[in-house]
Amino acid sequence: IMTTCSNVSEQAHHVSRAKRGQAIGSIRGFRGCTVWLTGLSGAGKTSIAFQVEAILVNHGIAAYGLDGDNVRSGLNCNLGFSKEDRKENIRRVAEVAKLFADSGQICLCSFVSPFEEDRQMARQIHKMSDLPFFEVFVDTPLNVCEARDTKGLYKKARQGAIKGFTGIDQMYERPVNPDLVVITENCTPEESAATVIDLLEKQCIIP
Ligand code: PPS
Ligand code: MG
Repeated sequence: IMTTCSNVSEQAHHVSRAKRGQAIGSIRGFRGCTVWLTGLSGAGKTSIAFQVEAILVNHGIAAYGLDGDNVRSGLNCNLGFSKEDRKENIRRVAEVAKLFADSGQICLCSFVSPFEEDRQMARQIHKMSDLPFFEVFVDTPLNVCEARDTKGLYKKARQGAIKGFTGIDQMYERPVNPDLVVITENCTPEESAATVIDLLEKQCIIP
């Protein structure tokens, strides 16, 4: 899947990050980074990411949410849920997130991203471009996600109608060293989102 490109060379922009920060949002300054939410299906990744996106945009800070369900209906509609396809999904998304972050936006990525090496790849892609990357583990236990079963996917997976479902018949590797762990049991998406906003403040991404 990962091919190296030949006969291509990097072309330098004429616009600095400082300058991009000046041109974007009503709170000036370069704030480009990626917040990567990982966790089981139904853990609350999308709810939290979109809540954070709304809070930031409402404060005049440019942010955009990239979500697994959405990206898989467009850019990545040719990918399934094998280990290889998930890796390619994460690689493409990480590359897109890098571009959003480089443009000065806070990119909120909500993907199951069950494999440690794929999440490491996403981090590495940002590191190579000197962009901050924060891994947020949305740590909702399987039994809670399955009890919620908001999309009815766990039921289908238990019946064998979906193969390779994360947590049922495919692995979820818990993050080894996440930048933040979010507990969603007995918390509203608003409360969980607030802990991500706290992280961005502590990391001096936002004032
Ligand atoms: S991954 O692992 O990061 O490539 O997955 P992602 O792009 O986030 O897509 C997850 C969403 O796809 C739906 N879905 C599945 N999830 C996990 N495993 C299997 N087999 C599967 N099949 C479909 C589901 O709606 C996921 O969204 P969330 O929000 O996580 O429930
Ligand atoms: Mg989701």
